Amino acid sequence: MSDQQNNLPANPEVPDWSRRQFLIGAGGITVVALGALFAKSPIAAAARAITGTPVSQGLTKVYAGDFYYIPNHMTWRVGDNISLLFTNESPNRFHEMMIGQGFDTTPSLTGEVKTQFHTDFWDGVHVTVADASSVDNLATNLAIVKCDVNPHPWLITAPGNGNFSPTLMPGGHILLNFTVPNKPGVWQYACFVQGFVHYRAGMRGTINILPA
Ligand SMILES: [Cu+2]
Repeated sequence: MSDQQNNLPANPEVPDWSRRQFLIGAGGITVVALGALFAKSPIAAAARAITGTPVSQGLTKVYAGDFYYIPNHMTWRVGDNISLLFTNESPNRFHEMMIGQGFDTTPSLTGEVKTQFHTDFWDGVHVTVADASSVDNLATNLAIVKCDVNPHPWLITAPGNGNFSPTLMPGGHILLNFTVPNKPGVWQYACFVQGFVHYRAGMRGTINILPA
């Protein structure tokens, strides 16, 4: 008998090797396919939210889609320098990114509608706009903003225009450089475009800011 014959399974009707190969093969394909889908899905972000994320430093990318952020959970640390590259990947919708705590609301026929965050993360923070394309507007509110991109007709510097918030046209991006301020704790980010519809549809995430 050859080695091959010796290795034949006892029951040829249910060959162990093929079942095992099938499982491994199918598993591998599934992992690859899922990986491709998973990387862009809100589920992936949810999984990261559960398992935790590494501390973001330097270039930190946030993508907006219809209607989600990738990632939807981040960890920052007080005193770290961050270049936040916010990109709108939607082909046809505007999206923004506010960061804050608590909510301001306004009554509506269907109940209270969240309009923005009550506490604006960016208040008093020095921010440099280092790059921008297809920006609809950047309301600076109480942030101290230096804009290296010219011209910038989209910059709204007067307070009273709501939270600090870049709103991007489809395909737009903005690069914000800043040092994480001494505001440790859990913060939320969200898009309140179209009267809270985007927020409700899933455009929200959390940032856990660690102390220095
Ligand atoms: Cu949005």
